[in-house]
Amino acid sequence: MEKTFIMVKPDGVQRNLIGDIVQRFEKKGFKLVAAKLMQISPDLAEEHYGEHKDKPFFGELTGFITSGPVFAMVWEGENVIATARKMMGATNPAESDIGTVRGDFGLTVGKNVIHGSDSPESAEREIGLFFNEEDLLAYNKDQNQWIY
Ligand code: 3AN
Repeated sequence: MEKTFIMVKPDGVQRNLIGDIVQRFEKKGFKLVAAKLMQISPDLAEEHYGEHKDKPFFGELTGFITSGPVFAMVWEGENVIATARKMMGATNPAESDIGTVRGDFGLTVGKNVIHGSDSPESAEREIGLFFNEEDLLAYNKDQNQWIY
C-alpha cells in the first residue's frame, strides 16, 4: 500500500494545528503508520530540502524548519501521495483553495503549515530520512473486536 511523508511545520505546531491536520487525514480514511514530535537538526534540514539548496530562500527554509518542533508522520492508503497534496493545497496560501490545509491556515509561502511528499520517489526518500523501518507499523483496524 502507498505511503507518504507528512509533516506539520513549526508554525503549525505553534498554532495548535496538529490535531486538526491529523483529524483531516483520519476522517478521509487514511491510516497513520508512524508519528513523532521532533526537533529537526540543521543537517537533516539540509538533506530533506536538498533539492532547493541553490534557491535564494534555502537559508530561510532550513532556518524556519529547525526553529521549533515539527510533527512528522507517515500515512498509508491508495493514492495517498497525490490525495494528500490535494488536501494540503497549493504551496502559496494565496492560491490554495479554501478547504485545504494551506487554504484554511497558511499565511505565506515560507510559513505554510504543512509539508507532504510530492512523488513516490520523494516519499520513499523522506520516510527514510525521518523514520526507521521498525517505526512503520503494520496493523488492521478491523482486528480490534471491541470496535463495532
Ligand atoms: P511544496 O511544499 O508545496 O512541495 P516546494 O517543494 O516548491 O513546495 O517548496 C518547498 C518549501 O519551500 C515550501 N513548502 C515552502 O515552505 C518553501 N518555499 C517555496 N518557495 C519559497 C519562497 N519563494 N520563499 C520562501 N520559502 C519558499
